[in-house]
Amino acid sequence: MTSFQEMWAELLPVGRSASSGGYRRFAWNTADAECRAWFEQQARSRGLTYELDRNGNQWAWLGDPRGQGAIVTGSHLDSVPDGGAFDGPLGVVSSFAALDELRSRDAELTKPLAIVNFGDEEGARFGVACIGSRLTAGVLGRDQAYELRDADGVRLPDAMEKAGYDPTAIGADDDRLSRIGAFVELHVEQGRYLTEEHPVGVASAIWPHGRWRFDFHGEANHAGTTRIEDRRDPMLTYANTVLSARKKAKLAGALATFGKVAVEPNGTNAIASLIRGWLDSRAADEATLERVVEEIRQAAYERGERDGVRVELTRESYTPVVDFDGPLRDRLAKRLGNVPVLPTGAGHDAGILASAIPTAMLFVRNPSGVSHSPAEYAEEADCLAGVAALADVLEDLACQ
Ligand code: HGY
Ligand code: MN
Ligand code: MN
Ligand code: MN
Repeated sequence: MTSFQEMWAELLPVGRSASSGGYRRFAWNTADAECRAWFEQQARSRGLTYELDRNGNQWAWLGDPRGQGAIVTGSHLDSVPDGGAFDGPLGVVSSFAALDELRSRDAELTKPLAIVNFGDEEGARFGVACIGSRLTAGVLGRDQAYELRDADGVRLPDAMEKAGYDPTAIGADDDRLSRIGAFVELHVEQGRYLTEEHPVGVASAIWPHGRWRFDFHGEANHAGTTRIEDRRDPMLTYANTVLSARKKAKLAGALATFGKVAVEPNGTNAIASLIRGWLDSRAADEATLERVVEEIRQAAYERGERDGVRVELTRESYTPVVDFDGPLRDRLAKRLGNVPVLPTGAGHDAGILASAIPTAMLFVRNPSGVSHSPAEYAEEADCLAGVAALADVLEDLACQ
C-alpha cells in the first residue's frame, strides 16, 4: 500500500514526453495501458475487488460491488496532447489515498465504496470527451461510438480490441448506475478561483460547452501560378473565422477556441482544398453559448461567400449546463465548513453522471490556474488537503 507521494511518483513518468514534459496518455494507447495497469495494481494491493465494466472503465470496490447505495469517487487518467500531470490523475490518486485514510480511521462503512477510472475523458483521440462515462450513462450510444475514428482512421472498437478489451458490449449500464448512491470527483482546479481563498473548494456548476467542426471547402491550386483573384483559398475563410470567434466570444463574455486544425493537402506550395477547424465553445448559460456559436457560424458563411469557399458546420459533442445545487452539495459544504463554492468551464465525468445520479465535485487549488499544459501544478500541501477533504466527505457519505 503506498502513500499519496509514492503513488504520485509511480504515476508521474507514465506517458510523459521527455522534450515537453507534457503527457500523451490517449485512449487505448500504451501509456493508457500503463496507467490502467497501475490502477489495477493499486486496487489489488489494497485487497479491493477490481472490476472492468463493459465500457472499459476500471472500478476498485471496498465492499460488495453488487451492493446498493454505493459511494463512488475517482476521475480519469488520460490526458490532452501535452497535457499536465494533475488533470485527472489527482482525482484518482487522491481517491486511493482517501480510502487509505478511511481505513486508518477504522471508519465503519455502511455502504460499498468504489474508486473509478473513467476511460477517455479528454476525447483527445476520438474527438468526443468523456466517452467512458457517456457510454455508461447512456449519453453516447453504442452505434455512435462505433462510428468514432481517430486521426489515422482507426475505429474506437478496433482500438479497444487491439488493447485487449471486448467492445461488443459497450453501452448504457443502468444496472450499475442504479446501485450508486453518490459520485464525488476530486479534480485540480483549472482556473484561479481558489488562489487566494482556500486549498479546497466545492463545485457549483459546470458551464455548458461543446465541440463543433467547421469544414472549409476551397480549391486546391498551385501557390506559384494562381493569381490572387483566381483563388478559392479556405485558409482565408478559416483565419477570418478564428478572428471572428475571438471577437464574438469576447463581446458575449463567452469562450471560443480553435485549438485543432487539419489542412488538406497541407503542402507549402499548394493552396489548400479543405481545412477542418474544431471550435470548442463554452459560456455561463446555454442561450449565450448557442448565440455565440450561431454568430461564429454566420461570420464563417459570410466570409466563405466572399472567398468562394463552401463552409459546413457539424456539432460533434455538447454538454448542457450542470448545476450541482442540491442536497449532496449542501452536505459536502456542511461537512467541509465554509469552503468556497465555484463554477468551472471545464467538462468532467461528474458532469456526465450528474444527469443520472447524485454527483458533486471537489476542486484543489492550482496556484497559476494553468491546465491542459505541462505547466499545470498544485502544491503538495494543497493536494494532501484535498485528500483529507475527500476522506471527510466519503466518511460522511459512506458511514452513516
Ligand atoms: O474539455 C474539458 O473541459 C475537459 O478537460 N475534458
Ligand atoms: Mn481536461
Ligand atoms: Mn479532467
Ligand atoms: Mn473529469
